[in-house]
Amino acid sequence: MEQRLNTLLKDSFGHDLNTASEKEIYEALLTLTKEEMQGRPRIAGKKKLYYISAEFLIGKLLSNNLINIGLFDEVSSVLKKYNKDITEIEAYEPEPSLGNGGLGRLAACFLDSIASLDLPGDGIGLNYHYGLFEQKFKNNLQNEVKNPWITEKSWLTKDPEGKFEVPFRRFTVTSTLYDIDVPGYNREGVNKLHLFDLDTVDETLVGDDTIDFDKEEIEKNLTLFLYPDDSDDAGRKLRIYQQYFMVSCGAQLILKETKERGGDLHRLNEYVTIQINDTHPSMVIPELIRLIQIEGFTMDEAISIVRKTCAYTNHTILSEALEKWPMDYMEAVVPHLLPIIRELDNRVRKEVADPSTYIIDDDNRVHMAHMDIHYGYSINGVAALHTEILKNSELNNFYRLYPGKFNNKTNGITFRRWLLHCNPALAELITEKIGDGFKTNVNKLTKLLEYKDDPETLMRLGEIKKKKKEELAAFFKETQDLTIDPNSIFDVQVKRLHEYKRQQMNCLYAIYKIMEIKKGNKPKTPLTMIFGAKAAPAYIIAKDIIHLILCLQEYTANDPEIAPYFRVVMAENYNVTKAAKIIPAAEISEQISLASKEASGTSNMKFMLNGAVTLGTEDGANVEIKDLVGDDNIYIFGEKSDTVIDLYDTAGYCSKDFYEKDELIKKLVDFIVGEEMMKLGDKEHLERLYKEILNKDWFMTLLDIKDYIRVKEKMLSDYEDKTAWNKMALVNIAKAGFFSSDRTIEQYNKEVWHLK
Ligand code: 26Q
Repeated sequence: MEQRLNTLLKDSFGHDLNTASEKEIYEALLTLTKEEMQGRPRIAGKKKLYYISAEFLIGKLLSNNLINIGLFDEVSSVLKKYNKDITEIEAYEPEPSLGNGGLGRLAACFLDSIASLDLPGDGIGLNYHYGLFEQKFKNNLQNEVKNPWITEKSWLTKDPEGKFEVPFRRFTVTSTLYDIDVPGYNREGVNKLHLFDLDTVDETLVGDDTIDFDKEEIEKNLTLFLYPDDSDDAGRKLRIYQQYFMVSCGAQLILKETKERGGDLHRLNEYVTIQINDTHPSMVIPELIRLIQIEGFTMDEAISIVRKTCAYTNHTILSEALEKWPMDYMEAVVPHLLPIIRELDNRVRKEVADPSTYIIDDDNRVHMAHMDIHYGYSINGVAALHTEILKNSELNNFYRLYPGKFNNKTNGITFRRWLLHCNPALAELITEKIGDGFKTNVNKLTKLLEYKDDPETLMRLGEIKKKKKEELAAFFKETQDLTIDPNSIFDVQVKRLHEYKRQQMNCLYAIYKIMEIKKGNKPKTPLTMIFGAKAAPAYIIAKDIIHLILCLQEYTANDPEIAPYFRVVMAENYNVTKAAKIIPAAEISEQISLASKEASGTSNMKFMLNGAVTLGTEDGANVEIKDLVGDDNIYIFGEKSDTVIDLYDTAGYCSKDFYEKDELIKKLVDFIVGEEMMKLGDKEHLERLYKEILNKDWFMTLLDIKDYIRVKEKMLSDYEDKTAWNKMALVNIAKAGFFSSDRTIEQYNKEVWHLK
């Protein structure tokens, strides 16, 4: 190893491990790891999975690839000999920003698990050059700039075979394919992530430090950004271009590979299964039907083949996120798909009496999810509660048609990244206590329960947490010049900014805390509230909430009565890399979405695995966390999903009533436009947010705020008994095994995919 590294450094830079810079060492390790993976066999089997997704939030890969191929320890110790640290070396790797949040990160965890279970399964997605924007704070506001993550040397490998033609109405484009190897943990074989790129993409369309570009120049811009702003028509059309480009390339690749493997297209479903990640890749259904017809099949045959091949995962019940594309948009972009979509719709109309399930609605819009459900063989939700809501309310009309197609696959996370990599000291303590069997069989984590009353183990858990808190405090200081006290309680909410996730409710708690301290009720242990969140560039209220958080950050830092007891901080540009630093340092995991709205959540699982205690509503996978750890090891508050759904059905919630009838609520909301905030912030943003909460509050913040405050206060006072707290942490870690994405993938395989 040492010699190989020295040779690589010599050949590329004329250096060795003594003289090379950290960046040069990074590049040498990248080359070494890539070579090692390229020498490995592809995972094979008769039937192969293709996981198609518009997002793969893979994060930095060096450490994780080294862990999976079994070279991490060796590399670390060689580096140590030269006084180098692998984490500092990895800092030179740019993070690919190929996803927004949960759905994209889930796809990345799944790829890791699929390979680790030795199953043949590749990802198919797009190679966005600037991905999701990089978030920069200025004047307490979010600014967006492009994130050029592709450097000359990277994990991407060009595949000369990946040239496909994709026809659009006005022109035809060609693709270039880049692959990233996906090694399994302790396995010989590798799968691939296929990222299609536009042959004619032109980076010069985007200036420095901006995300603006000419949206009409499709032949140059198609793979520049992930989900560009869809607040205007041009943005929405570009999204259809992206989606069709992805699925057309994907479908062509699938058919080509199947034929090369000797597969018979008549029985495509015996060779291939396609998992459609949300509705973004749904056009793969009509596209496959089109391509199979070109191969000489009839429409009937093509439909019947595709129907047995595609499966769909739903990630949301929010109607604004369920894609419905106007027919005239599709006509303008992909007219050749319309006869097929019309045919699919006509067949539904002949067979089904219920118009609410039609693919094309009365307003001439194509409901992508409807197409997936009628023409896919499986539909799944991503947590038990979410699947029940799909079956019993949101998609009940479909459930009654096809009860057998519906199934649940509760999400999971890869423990390689979210424990072994991000919290090695914790992994080591677990190994010391129960052996390292948990690394390949996560269910063994329950053995830790034997130590739940062991003072030494509990103390060590506390020490590991403390160390992570100190590291995070140093990181905030270094990167954002923010001071936080490692002896304070770390209370964390990190996730995309969305009103249903209710960061604004957490802000109201912060305001409560400020008012209490001003009244003289100082907390026994100081509290640090840590936020991290990007808002979609066109999502006005979400950006207003960020503004409020940043104003609270400034206020709590500068008020001498508050700062020693309470701070609000917000991590800039929250991403996978930051998650791996923040989550292991967290003590309170905020999972406070309005019940019924968060399909699953996956950070809740990452926090639990790292020994944070959940403060949450009975929503998404929180429900399953609660069932596993028991009521004594979680803090639950708020109205339940049945009540919330009922309130929506009856239009029974009025935020102003709560505001007017409760003096405390009124004071908290008024603070948003009070003199303290107005002094620091922008009137327009703060007033808009204030009015939104007062007059709309679509996600019912004021319904739950009092119970939230009550339970959070109880949680903070329970923290004072450190032994009891660490015991809760231990129970959470011990019970986290269920949330391994290996379990999720085993279930997909057994119940949906049926790969070897
Ligand atoms: C759709 C149409 C137009 C514009 C944008 C979109 C769009 C883009 C991204 C819709 C949805 C997304 C991303 C959704 C997402 O991340 N969902 C999360 O998926 C996780 C994995 O299943 C769950 O844990 C989360 O609960 C869910 O919110």
